[in-house]
Amino acid sequence: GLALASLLGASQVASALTVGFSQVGSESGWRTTFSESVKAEADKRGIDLKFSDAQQKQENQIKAIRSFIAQGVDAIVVAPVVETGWRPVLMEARRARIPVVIVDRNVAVNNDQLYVTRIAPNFVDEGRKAANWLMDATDGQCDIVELQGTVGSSAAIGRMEGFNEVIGKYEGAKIVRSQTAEFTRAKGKEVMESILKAEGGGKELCALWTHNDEMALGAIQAIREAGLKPGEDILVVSVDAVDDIFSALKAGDVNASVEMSPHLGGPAFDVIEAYLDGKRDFEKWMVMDGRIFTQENYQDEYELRKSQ
Ligand code: GYE
Repeated sequence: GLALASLLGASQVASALTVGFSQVGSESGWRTTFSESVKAEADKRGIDLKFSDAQQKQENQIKAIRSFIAQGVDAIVVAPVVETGWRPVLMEARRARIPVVIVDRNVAVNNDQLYVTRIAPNFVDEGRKAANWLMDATDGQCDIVELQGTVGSSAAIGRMEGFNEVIGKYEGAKIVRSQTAEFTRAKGKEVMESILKAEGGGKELCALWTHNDEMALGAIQAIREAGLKPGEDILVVSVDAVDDIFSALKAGDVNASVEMSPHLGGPAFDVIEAYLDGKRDFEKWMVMDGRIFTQENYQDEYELRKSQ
């Protein structure tokens, strides 16, 4: 307020940005690291962060964004649950002249004026990387179980597309079961249990492909409880490269994970600060890259993370 402005002096007040952040939820280790990282980055920059956890429901996100608009925040960051249904609320933000930055999953809107930029990896490419690794490891001969992420999320849609594109080139490779486990560990275990039963115990299966690490970590428990060795009897390939997956790589329970950095707060705040400074020529998609960690190359990163 004004009283504060005269106490602090104009420049300090000008730098005290208020940013609303609508986060998907806390369904995975990747997600909670992402939330913590955004909060830490906001603290570091003296940004007043209004954090809202949507508990995986788009309607909660829309409510949160409307409330950010009503509060007159300087900018809004959205990590959308699903792709569709964003146009009305993004129009409202635009009418209020509040810049919106999309991070992580995508929004399907045909007007790219509705947001400043999107900071995210290429999910299709992540799926391709996972599939290329698996096709190499199995010479293209593999009966695969797929655990999908949240239905309608661009992360699940893209990863599925890229993976299927690659295995489609191999006659001996096919998805024998595919079901959503909603990106969570509990569902990953539960769904894998029922799949193993339906598959007569799972001895004929070659690999498990999961759209995130959290589901893989649940599913490997189910595999073990079914009397099989995850990582050997059933190969496991996944996405995220969260800290917990490194222990699983070390134990040999998981074979590969495609990396996706959870540190999206820094780049999002950089964009917001530049935008509020007058910059307008942003790329519409700032693409993040990631490595693939396997039992051959995980060691250095494992040590690095342990030391942090
Ligand atoms: O892989 C998963 C999370 O949208 C890319 O969501 C993100 C995914 C991530 O819950 O762990």
